Amino acid sequence: MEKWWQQQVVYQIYPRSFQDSNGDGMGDIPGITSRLDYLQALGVGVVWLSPVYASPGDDNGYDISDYCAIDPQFGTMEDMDTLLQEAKARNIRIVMDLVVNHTSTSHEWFQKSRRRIPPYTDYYIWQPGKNGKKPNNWTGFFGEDCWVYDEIRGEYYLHLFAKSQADLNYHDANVIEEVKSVMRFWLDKGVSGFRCDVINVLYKDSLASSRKRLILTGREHYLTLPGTHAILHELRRDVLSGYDCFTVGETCFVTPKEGRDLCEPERGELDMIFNFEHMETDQYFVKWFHRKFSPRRLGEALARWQTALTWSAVYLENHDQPRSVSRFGDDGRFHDESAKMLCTLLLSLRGTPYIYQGQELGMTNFDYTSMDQLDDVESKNIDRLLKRLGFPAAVRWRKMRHSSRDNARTPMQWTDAPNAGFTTPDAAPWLGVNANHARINAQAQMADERSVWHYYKEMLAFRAASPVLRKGDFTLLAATDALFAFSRSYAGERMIVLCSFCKEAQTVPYRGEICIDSYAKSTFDGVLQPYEAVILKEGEA
Ligand code: TEU
Repeated sequence: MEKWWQQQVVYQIYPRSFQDSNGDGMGDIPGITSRLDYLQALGVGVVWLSPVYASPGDDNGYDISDYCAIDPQFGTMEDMDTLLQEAKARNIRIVMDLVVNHTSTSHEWFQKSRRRIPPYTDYYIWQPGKNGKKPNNWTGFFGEDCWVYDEIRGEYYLHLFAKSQADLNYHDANVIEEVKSVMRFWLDKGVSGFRCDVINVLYKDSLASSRKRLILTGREHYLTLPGTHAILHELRRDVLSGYDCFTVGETCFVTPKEGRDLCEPERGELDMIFNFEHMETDQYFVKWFHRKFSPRRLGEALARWQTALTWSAVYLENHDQPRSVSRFGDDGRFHDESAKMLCTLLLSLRGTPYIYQGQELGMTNFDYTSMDQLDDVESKNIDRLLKRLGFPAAVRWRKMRHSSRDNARTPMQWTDAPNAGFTTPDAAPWLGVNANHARINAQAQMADERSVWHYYKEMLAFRAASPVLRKGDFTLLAATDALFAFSRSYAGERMIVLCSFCKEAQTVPYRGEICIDSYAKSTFDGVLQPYEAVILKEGEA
């Protein structure tokens, strides 16, 4: 039986960059509510909201100080209730971000824990130093070591992410009970599930120093361990199984086997995961060491995961990744063509597709010219680290342009007005609007039937009506640097999807009746135009 979350397409909203309703330059919840009709017109059935909880905002809301409160900059709990109600009226479900590897150090739990006030004493991972030094040699995700000495407690706390994101201690049985009550709070309010932030690093089995690595020294002590599987299982058993909801885990550094252990249905843990392998095909080790994009490597990675899991989340963008049209397509001459091709690719894969806000317009990477236009804590940390290591400013900046998370975080481009309709024309948006909003904006695209937006809408409707695309098996046909081709089959029906990654026309050995063609052609003669995407019904030459 197909579940509703296997039928729908999810749209990710990064609230601070989506729509400002009060002219303070920061997106907010009433702004989201005001755009529900837009989402309904596009055809999405689920919205994943990046965090809107109370937070100092050091990591843009991924540093939470109260899981059951809305941050005033985003609105009030009443605004949230209105959003849920209005979304429901449009058959749109809302999924929240569950960030429970860490809390902000401003969270009351941390404030009490650092003062050893029960029951919070061991809610975090506290350690005395070792001979006046840090407790171990681990390094974190944001390019710094993972320990901060807290004067009040007289001990160090562990943080795998930013300094103000202290890791919770799942060896204290109270912690998981707190998480359960947070989940119940939101599910009872009517949310339909959770995107679970870095969920495969929750459980740390030891705090021993370990072999020095280029990235994430210490990771064997927390990546996808049995203790984490046990937590996921318990959350499912005690909370999730009582609701009509789903979970998608953000799981970094997992193999297909580990992926299966996290989300195969009979394991009773997550419903699907975001893997990162296809996002790592244009880098060496870490994204800061860019490697020329190879469509072949992308295609092979996608194909590997398509067949590895019974069900998966599929995505090309999110708030941590550069824009796909700039990264995998051509955001200049073939902007529209490649944005549409990536749309076909995403929406023809097996699994639940996720569209990141603005992807449906082919929004591009930022157009900034200097480091002071960036906001992201990770980018700033890495820039500092690279500077310390002696990288010249021009090299560091090139890295930022390629890989900074702010590429995805520029405000949504609604119109060609100053500030792109994201906020009032005279307001100062929290992060600069891309000047290409004059050309790339929702209003213009909705008025143009040949636009990227219309193509997304058409593909969403096509997928919704196609059991083959929703339920069919995946078979790889070709993954080269010019072409990614695969077929989907279901109940005796077969479709062939062809995606060109090439700036020239190419001849391919496939024929058939056209279902969708990004160039709006009616017959397919075996020649794919630059970045063209075609879906054919049955037939190989
Ligand atoms: O991301 C976790 C994560 O793995 C990314 O930070 C990743 O390492 C990096 O972005 C890729 O370069 C999640 C959230 O999506 C991210 O926004 C948060 O900053 C992070 O967790 C901490 O909560």
